Order: sequence, then structure tokens, then C-alpha cells
Amino acid sequence: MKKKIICLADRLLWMVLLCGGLLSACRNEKEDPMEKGPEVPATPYITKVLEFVPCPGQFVNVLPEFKEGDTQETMNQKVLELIENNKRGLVSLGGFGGYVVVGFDHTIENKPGSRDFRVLGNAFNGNSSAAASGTAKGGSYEPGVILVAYDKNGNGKPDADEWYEIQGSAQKGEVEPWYAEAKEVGNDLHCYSDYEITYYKPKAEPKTEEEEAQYIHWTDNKGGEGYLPKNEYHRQPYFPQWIQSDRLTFKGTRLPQNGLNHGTEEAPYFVLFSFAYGYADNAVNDTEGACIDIDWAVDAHGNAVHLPGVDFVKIYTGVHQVNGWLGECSTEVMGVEDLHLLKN
Ligand SMILES: [Ca+2]
Ligand SMILES: [Ca+2]
Ligand SMILES: [Ca+2]
Repeated sequence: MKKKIICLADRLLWMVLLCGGLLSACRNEKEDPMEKGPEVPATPYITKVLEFVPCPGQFVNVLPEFKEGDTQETMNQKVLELIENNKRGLVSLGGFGGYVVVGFDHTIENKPGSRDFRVLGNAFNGNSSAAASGTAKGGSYEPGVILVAYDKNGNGKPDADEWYEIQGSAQKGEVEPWYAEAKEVGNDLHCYSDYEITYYKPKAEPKTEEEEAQYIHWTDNKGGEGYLPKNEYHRQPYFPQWIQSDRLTFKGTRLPQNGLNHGTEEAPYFVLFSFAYGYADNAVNDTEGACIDIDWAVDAHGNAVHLPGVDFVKIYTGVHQVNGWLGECSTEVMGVEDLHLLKN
């Protein structure tokens, strides 16, 4: 009997030691997110969608689809199902300011002198007949501004003071080859770092063409106002249906208007031009233009910050422009990939 009790005590001691070991292993992993045990290989793709708030737009409530009863939580989950694990589904962020916040199962390392992650969109090259555009890349480029967060306090969340903006070519004041032509036709080429816009939920869906042209009212902090029209191709409600508020306000950097009509007034043909670097949905996927260097992150004053890596990425539509029948410029996201894990 005595022997048995000693045996049990021994076993208990072993279990306590084993559990303690496992717990401390877990703690170590949390303390140092750059360290990964070999038995749990990190995935290069998105594993979390923290928030999806699109701006009203022609693909909203469709990509992904809203169904009666959906909430912010279920919509986040629908977005995750589209863009996790290299699925490359399509999520539309709608007009200026609409955003998605994604996370990963590890910290994407910031390797010096190299680009670290890639944002996939649905940008493509098109033919541009405009000689004035010179070497500009025209086609369907709908640039999204990118923010990155390093989970410095290790609480598993991107805190407000952990976000930094990726400074692309427009924020740096670089002049794109298509600017001259865009200026000539009256595009707004300002790059506002403090833009703020509010969209108001319509009381009802439009019934006449007149109501369609004045569908979703917006006002901004630069004295501007206008309407996002409803077009004939997309008939569903454009205001995100799971959001109960009667208005949506977005703040951020607003990029120069990149859409140009290369057709005629009667038969318009819109070409959307790309910026040199630093945005989402601004380069063909699997090209260097879609790749981002974490060292491009800057603080609110535009000073470079040097982050060891990135745990969260936020992407929002950066251009505020309606391009005729093509509709509003809206960034699409199909995934975010850790280039180092992909060995690219
Ligand atoms: Ca880097
Ligand atoms: Ca945090
Ligand atoms: Ca797009």
C-alpha cells in the first residue's frame, strides 16, 4: 500500500513538472513571437480578419455576400474564408476609406534591405493610347493605402499607438508620368494626409434615375460634398447592411485621382493609372510592385520607423473618385503573404 502511494506521488510530481514545462514553453513563445517551434510551422498567409468595414460601393454586400442576420463578426469570418490560406478570393473595400484589418499566426519579419510582404489585389494592365502618359502603367489600378502594426505590448491586438503607415510614392511627393494629363482634365492631384469623409445611409433605395444619381450623400473635411451614384450593373444596396449606424466616417491619406477617360464623352473608356510603389491593388500580383518593405513605415510626422516585424496589416481604399460607368475607385484584396516564408 505504502509503495502504491509513493508511486502515485511520483507520478503527480512528474505531471506537475511536465505541465510546468509545457506552460513555460507557451510563455516563451508568447514572449518572443519571432521564435517558432519547428513542430508548428507558420503559414505565409492571412489567418485572422479582425475587422472589415467597406465604404459604400457597387460590390459591397456582394464581395463578400451579406445575408439577413449577418453581423460584424460573421462578415469578418466571411472575409477570412475568402482570403485565408492562399485561397485568393476577392474582397472589395468600396470607395475611399473602406478597410480591412488582417493578422497572421506569426510576426512577418522585417529583413533589412528587402521587401517583406505582398498584398494581392485584382489590378491588371490595360492598353493606354495616351501619348501624354508616357511610361505610365494604365489599366485597372485601384490603390489602397497600407498600415502596419507590430504587437509591441504582446496583447495579441493592434493598439492605436502600434499602427504606422507605409509611405508610398504619392506621400513622398513623387511625380507620376500620368500627372500632367490628369491635371489637364481637372483631377484632384493633392495628396491629403488628414482627409476625413462621412457617407450617409440612404433612407430608401432609389426608384428613379434622378434618385440613383443622388444615391449616397457624402461630405468631407475639405469643404467638399457629393453623391455616390448607383449604377445600372449593380442593383443591391451599396451601404454595408450589417452596420446599424446612419453614417460612416473614414479618416486617412487620400491619394491623387488616378482615373482618366481615354474614350469620348459619349463613349467613355476609363483607364486607372498606377503609382510607382507602396500600395495595395496597384500592381499585377506576383510582381515586385505588389511587394512592401516594412522599412517604408512612417510615424504621424512622416519620420521613418524601424519595426522588427509586422503582426497586423490594414488596407483601405486610397482614391476618392467615381469613374463614370466603371463606378467608384475601390481597392480589392485577395490576400497578404509573408515573402520570407514563401522564400521569395
Ligand atoms: Ca524589409
Ligand atoms: Ca498590441
Ligand atoms: Ca481593383
